[in-house]
Amino acid sequence: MSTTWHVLGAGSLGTLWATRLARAGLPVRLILRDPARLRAYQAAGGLTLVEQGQSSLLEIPGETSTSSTPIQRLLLACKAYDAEAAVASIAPRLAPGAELILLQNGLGSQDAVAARVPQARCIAASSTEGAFRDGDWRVVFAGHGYTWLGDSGHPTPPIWLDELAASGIPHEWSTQILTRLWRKLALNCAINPLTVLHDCRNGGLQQHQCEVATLCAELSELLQCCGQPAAAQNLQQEVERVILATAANYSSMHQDVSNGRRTEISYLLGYACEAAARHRLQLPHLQQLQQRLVNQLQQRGLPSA
Ligand code: NAD
Ligand code: KPL
Repeated sequence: MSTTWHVLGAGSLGTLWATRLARAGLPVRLILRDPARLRAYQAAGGLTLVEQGQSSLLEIPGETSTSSTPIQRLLLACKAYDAEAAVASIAPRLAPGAELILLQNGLGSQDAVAARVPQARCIAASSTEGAFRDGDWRVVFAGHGYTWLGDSGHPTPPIWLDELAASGIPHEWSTQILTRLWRKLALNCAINPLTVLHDCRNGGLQQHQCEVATLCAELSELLQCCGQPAAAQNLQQEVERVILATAANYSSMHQDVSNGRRTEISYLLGYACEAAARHRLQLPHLQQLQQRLVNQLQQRGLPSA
């Protein structure tokens, strides 16, 4: 009998993973915020995955964090700012040797979660897949991509990677997951805040090449200083490549801001600026960028941390 995949968070990525695992015949249980959300979910009859215009409904059982069954394997699919509290809510249910897969973008939440549950193995993930919700309990698979998984403390891959393969979840085990997370953080810091400040699609940053280049130089300096030279390699070229490849898209941060949602700023630019301060590194443009973004968020009445 396969180990149950508990999935905490029925948002975009949580639904994308839960539905593909369930479609492959694997046991999945969805952990919802509270009894009211659980009742609403049960009334909907399951999660719907929309892929290439085709909808499929997966009747995945739901529960709340207070359910009594032990958790052996947990996919944590909430936003970075919710991760620590979410894990605290299920911590008493973790079985000995439990494994957590952390899908959060940026850096900082992974350490906070690991400190909350020192008895569990925490595996970090960095994903380029894209999904969005087009209704409650429905997700549209918008961008095919890849997920890198890794555990900086233990290089041994977990036994369940073949279940991801069987579920059609493109992935790779990475012994350098921190480098991947830093690289993605640097990309997001170079692109996302500027798209908010200039109120443009990613492609609009082609009009701000100097600003992007200056940020990439400071981010590269930071990565070197933080012991991540591989993440700094050709950063500017990759940022320019991503700007071109995603020219028609709005960045995730732009989408959050324009929809009045909280951003993950503290785990991206905030984390970068704190790391620079710890290393007594002067990165004036990055710091100015953070201040401008904080001002913009405050003007819109959104949390700036
Ligand atoms: P989302 O907001 O769509 O979903 C998060 C879900 O978690 C929400 O439904 C929320 O209610 C739920 N949640 C929060 N706290 C909870 C708790 N204590 N108990 C139960 N449920 C709880 O977020 P998302 O877009 O799926 O993003 C998740 C993470 O993945 C983020 O860090 C994001 O940056 C990253 N990511 C997302 C995408 C994407 O395409 N959506 C791509 C790559 C990375
Ligand atoms: O990951 C992204 C995002 O929008 O969050 C990209 C497309 C790389 C832009 O930074």
